[in-house]
Amino acid sequence: MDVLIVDDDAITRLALCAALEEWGFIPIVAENAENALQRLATDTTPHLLIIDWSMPGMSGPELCKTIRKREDGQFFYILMLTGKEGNEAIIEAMEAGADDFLSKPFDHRVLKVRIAAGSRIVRLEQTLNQLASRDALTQCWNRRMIDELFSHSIAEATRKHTTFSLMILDIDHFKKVNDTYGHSAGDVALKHVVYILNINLREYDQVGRYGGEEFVILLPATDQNEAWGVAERIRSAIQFQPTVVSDDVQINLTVSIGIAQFDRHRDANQSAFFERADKALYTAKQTGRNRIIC
Ligand code: GH3
Ligand code: MG
Ligand code: MG
Ligand code: MG
Repeated sequence: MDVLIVDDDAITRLALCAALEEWGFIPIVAENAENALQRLATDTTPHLLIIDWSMPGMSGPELCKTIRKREDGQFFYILMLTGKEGNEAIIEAMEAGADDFLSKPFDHRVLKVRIAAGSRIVRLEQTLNQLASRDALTQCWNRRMIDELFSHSIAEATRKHTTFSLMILDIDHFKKVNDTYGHSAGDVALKHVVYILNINLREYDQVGRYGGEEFVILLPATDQNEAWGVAERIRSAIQFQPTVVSDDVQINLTVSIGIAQFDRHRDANQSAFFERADKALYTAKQTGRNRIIC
């Protein structure tokens, strides 16, 4: 687990780095609050922070307040490690947003157990976050999360005058798969589809399971023609790479895909845009399945 150390004193930084490494953490350092904020703006890995109080520029408590004002839902556990001591300092630090407080000079054993307590909370938060945002069967985003990413994409494309494409993919005659091979073979097939999606999409494309055998895919900075190319790659990969359930059971699947490209002049809101891709999917189903419609 990464730990961000924010301290203007080089000796303290070195001592903390050595101790954290010994305890199995990966230390990251910032010499002041401004550097720490820059780091946290681009690097989403540190969730456990050790922050000094007195630093040139922004102070530790001000840094805590700034971090607590973030609206991106990122979780941070903050330990304030400071030369200050006493109830007034503890109250001020924790009112500013610190989760824990330790005075310098600190006892290494005390810091160790405080960091262990903080990392338990960070891990718990990560587990909760995973449960709240991922689909338990396939590990792609769940409906709640893909809806949230979808509205972010619309807000961003509207603000920046850019575009993106939306794909809705539905497995053809999936009920028959369950009826023929059983529900657990159907589950394997769903995981296989997500595997094919992941290897055919870019890192920044987003996949969510919207319903039983229906997936929503967001393709940032992608127009309709490019989306078509991606969809065709996926459609044919699914058709030609069967789901291997066991040595003697292979399931051949096909999918139908509806595509829409976001147009801020045309799509009045999120549901109007979704509706266009959904209608395209409906047409793909109506006109014979195993096909893509824009
Ligand atoms: P169409 O080509 O028109 O999409 O037909 P379909 O059979 O795929 O569509 P329908 O909506 O009639 O059936 C979807 C099936 O997906 C029914 C349901 O049992 C199955 N299903 C939904 N969720 C799961 C799941 O988590 N696991 C498995 N194995 N099956 C699921
Ligand atoms: Mg200092
Ligand atoms: Mg279906
Ligand atoms: Mg369906």
